[in-house]
Amino acid sequence: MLDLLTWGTPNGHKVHIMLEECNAVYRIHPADLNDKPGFAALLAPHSVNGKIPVLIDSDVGSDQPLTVFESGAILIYLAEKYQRFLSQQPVERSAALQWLMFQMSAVGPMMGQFSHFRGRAKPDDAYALERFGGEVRRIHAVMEQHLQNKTYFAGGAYSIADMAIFPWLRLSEKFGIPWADFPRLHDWLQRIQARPAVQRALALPSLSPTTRT
Ligand SMILES: N[C@@H](CCC(=O)N[C@@H](CS)C(=O)NCC(=O)O)C(=O)O
Repeated sequence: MLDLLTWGTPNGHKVHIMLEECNAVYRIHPADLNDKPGFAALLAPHSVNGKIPVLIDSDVGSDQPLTVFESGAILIYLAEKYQRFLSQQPVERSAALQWLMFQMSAVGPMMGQFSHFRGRAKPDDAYALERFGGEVRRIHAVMEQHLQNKTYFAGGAYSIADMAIFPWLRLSEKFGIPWADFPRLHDWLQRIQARPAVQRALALPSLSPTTRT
């Protein structure tokens, strides 16, 4: 059985998408970010980092379940477990991992920091807003250029890189990114959004304890 400690945030949604794409059997354990003590108590036994998502796989042929934190590591773990969405071909595999790392090191952190400083809206945050706002726009331009002659981030096939990037980019407009400036990225976004598994994942978690079978 797979157990997922999660919430309806971009980092949570990446894993929900992968689980739905793999038709996995899993249980969701909602970790309510608004309930700090409850959140900490749920996470503490499973992750020293104390953040969602955390995946616990009790189906590993051992007494001890295997626990994985960091959404990128969870996506790779699931890709290897189900042998899906991460090519065995060196070129496509490397491309998928590069764009997954780009998401983990740039898209998520920069959009996250920009959102944090925008939310504070203190006058002395001007430098941070300029810095992170500029980076958010720059990384959108990098992705737009990459998709010039590609359907998906790793090339011709949908992969865990698309699943990692999508939940952040569905928020781009809220970050002041005009889709008119990034038409290929917008087409890609709509392609991913149309996938039935993605639709199911975005409706998750119901944020009450659920078992998916
Ligand atoms: N790099 C981590 C980031 C995880 C993360 O920041 N999770 C947030 C929600 S999206 C969280 O748990 N925040 C709770 C907190 O910081 O207290 C990953 O991708 O898994």
